[in-house]
Amino acid sequence: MQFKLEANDVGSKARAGTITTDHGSIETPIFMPVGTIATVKGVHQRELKEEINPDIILGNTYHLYMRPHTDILQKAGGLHKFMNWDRNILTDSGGYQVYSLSANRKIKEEGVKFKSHIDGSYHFFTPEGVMDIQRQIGADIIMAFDECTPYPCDYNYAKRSMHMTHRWLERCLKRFHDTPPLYGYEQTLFPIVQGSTYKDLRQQSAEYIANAGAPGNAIGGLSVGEPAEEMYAMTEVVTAILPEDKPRYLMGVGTPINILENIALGVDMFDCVMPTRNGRNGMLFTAHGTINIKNKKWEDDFSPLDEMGITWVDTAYSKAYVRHLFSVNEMLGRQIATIHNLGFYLWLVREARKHILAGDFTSWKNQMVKQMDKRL
Ligand code: PRF
Repeated sequence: MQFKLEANDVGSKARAGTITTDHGSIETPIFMPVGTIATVKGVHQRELKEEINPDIILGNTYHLYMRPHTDILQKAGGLHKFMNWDRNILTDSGGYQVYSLSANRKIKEEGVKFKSHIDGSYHFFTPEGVMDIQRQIGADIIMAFDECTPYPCDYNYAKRSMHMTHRWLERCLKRFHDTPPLYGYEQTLFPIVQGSTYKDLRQQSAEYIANAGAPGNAIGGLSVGEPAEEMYAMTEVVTAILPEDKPRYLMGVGTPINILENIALGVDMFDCVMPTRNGRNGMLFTAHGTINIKNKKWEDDFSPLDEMGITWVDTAYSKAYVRHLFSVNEMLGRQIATIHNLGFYLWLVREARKHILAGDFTSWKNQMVKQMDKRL
């Protein structure tokens, strides 16, 4: 994997760059649509490619390990072939889903024992095991096994947990270097900074992760319930330490405003379930604020779903029509909302990139933040 830094914004720490892997190039800043379980829910791969057009999507080790399980993915020749997606994929390690989804989890130095959220069966994830699973899934970028601490988190717990995440990284790196990729293309391992909302721990963790010398680095443990200002403060501490010449990925963030503010702090990559999950609940993100399309006020509004939207659904369908689909619980409504929202998120990061390259990112960002902070 290579990363070429193309521009630094003058008024902020925003950057524009290009990541290149064996599955093509990724222009940054980038938003990665979440395709948890070998599908971006409700969206055909053809629509994803032709309408939304992301260079990379995300999958989840935890879900793919549960179903269809790694033996099937290996027989298929990896996740790209299985789901017919020939561009980049990043998989999260399960270091977050285990904590957020499964009941009865026990975290020990050796690894995490947890109960499946599907059938109640018991499983054990270790740093080594999670590397093996991600080799079998075959994503281009894979993530180290970490513990994402909750918010709020006691200082001593956060400190102990951060050190364990660092020790787990060493085990991930060893296993990663001891095992080859299975499908003939390169895979790259990103380590993850933790440290909860404590500045000194975030500094320590960022230094440790920077020292690992990986081709890219991630920031975890944020957007877990803390106020946005605290998230931004932690991002700022960490991006000041992580190397300039490597991409930085902020995991699980966030709202359109969160994304722009974190781009301004030097983050290059994002993923979040918001455009897909909230879309399925009728929440539409636009450049002028968020819309609850289920609201009665749209009942007879025959204007396009989003005049400025980049996907065909934005002008093909009216607000009244999509509102009707939601009110009768038709799946097409959820599909339209998902395509619209992903189109909007990808438009937003592409615009951000354009403005970084043009040198007027900060004024554009401030205007957009003001504009988007509304309920329509
Ligand atoms: N760790 C991992 N995945 C994640 C997170 C984390 O801390 C987060 C936190 N926002 C989202 N996804 N492995």
